[in-house]
Amino acid sequence: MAYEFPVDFQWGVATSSYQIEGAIAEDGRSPSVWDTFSRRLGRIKDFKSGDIACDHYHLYPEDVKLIQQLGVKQYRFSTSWCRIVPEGRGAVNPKGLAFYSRLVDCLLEAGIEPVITLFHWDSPQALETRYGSWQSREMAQDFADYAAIVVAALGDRVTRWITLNEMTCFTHLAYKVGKTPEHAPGTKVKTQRDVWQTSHHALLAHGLGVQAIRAASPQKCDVSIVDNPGITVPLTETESNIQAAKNAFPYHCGNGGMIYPALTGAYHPGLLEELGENAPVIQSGDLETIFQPIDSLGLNIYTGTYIRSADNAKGCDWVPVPKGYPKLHMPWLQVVPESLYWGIRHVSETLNRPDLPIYITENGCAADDELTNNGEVLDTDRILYLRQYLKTVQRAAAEGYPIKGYFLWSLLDNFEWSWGYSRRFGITHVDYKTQKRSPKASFEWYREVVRSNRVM
Ligand code: IFM
Repeated sequence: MAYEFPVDFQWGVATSSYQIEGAIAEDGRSPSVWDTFSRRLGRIKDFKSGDIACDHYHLYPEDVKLIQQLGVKQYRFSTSWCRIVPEGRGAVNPKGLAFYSRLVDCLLEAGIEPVITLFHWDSPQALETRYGSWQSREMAQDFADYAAIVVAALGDRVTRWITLNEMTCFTHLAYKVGKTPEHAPGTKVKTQRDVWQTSHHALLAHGLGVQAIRAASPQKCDVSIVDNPGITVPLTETESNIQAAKNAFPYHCGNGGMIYPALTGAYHPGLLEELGENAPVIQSGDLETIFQPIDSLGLNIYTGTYIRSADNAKGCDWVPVPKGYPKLHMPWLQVVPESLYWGIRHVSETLNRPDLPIYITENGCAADDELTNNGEVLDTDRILYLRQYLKTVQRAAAEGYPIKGYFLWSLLDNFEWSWGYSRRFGITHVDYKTQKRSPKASFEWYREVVRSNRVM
């Protein structure tokens, strides 16, 4: 059976600055919190860092050729705050902006539309030193000022802007109570309220960022946020289990305090009640600032959690993951293809935002790739994963949900944060010694999907 996508469906690939660029001390870039974090003993597997990564800073023309070869027409990448505003606020580094300007021109010449994420976790260390990064409200305004600088410089050629990538990952994974955080800056804080305050500041940064982008853009543009809500999937698609998955959604992975304020203008009341004294301090006017009109929403989805109906206060039960459940090459990467479909549907129905165009801004998997003797990677496991997941995106489109495009994570194997280089998410293999790029079997498979606009 052929699963056909709408004729105007957008196919893309995604990356982020710290994960691929390298060149950490070149052309006036200052350290980011990830440079510092990766030098702290034992934080990153095998003591690795993004110092060189895929050396994309120098090899970007080759990488743009790869994207062209893949046939996608959209490329999502992020700009690095500390390359552009090295101290986090104040003086602009023209050489930092010039790099992204060259990249944008190179993409446009190749017929590829740039989709820019303004923040994918690599905030300036200078702001960590000054006020503890996301612990401070000041971070929100500094982010907005930086966003305005990028948009003013590139907005003549770029019209698609994303404020933040995955708020949970640079707040709740980066600030913890009583244990060591796995993400930078890696700060132990005193209370859960302190943790929630960091994500509240991120939400403010998004709101102020949207305003700054619109004010700085010389042309009409599409402004968006990328979130990675935990996806609740009905165990079976009966009416009662579907309702249970909707009931569970705001309580799952803190969704009610992340995607809810951004898309509905309020924290979910049930989650707030559950948080009690751990809820963040919300100043008057904050929710209005956060709840800016946006033009589309980006969802990063890799997995999901099964839910069934139950006779309890929330009307739902979280189904435990069986020991032998199929996983890809990450402890959290259970294969739940319907998570993409339900992620899209939750936005329309559970969050009541059927008006919002949606892009899957990341989906993909780490596989335990091996190079054959003749230099191939025959990653049929990744193809299996992608095929099953994409079928459910097609289902969402066929049922009329406003899903507009899909960005595969990732173009290249890259620095997978605390996992270093031990996990490969790319559809292109990178030999980190020689920087040789070798498209994997999944690259060829995805190219055919993009060419034919369908999954078989
Ligand atoms: O590599 C990350 C990316 O930076 C953010 N989303 C999830 C990916 C895989 O873990």
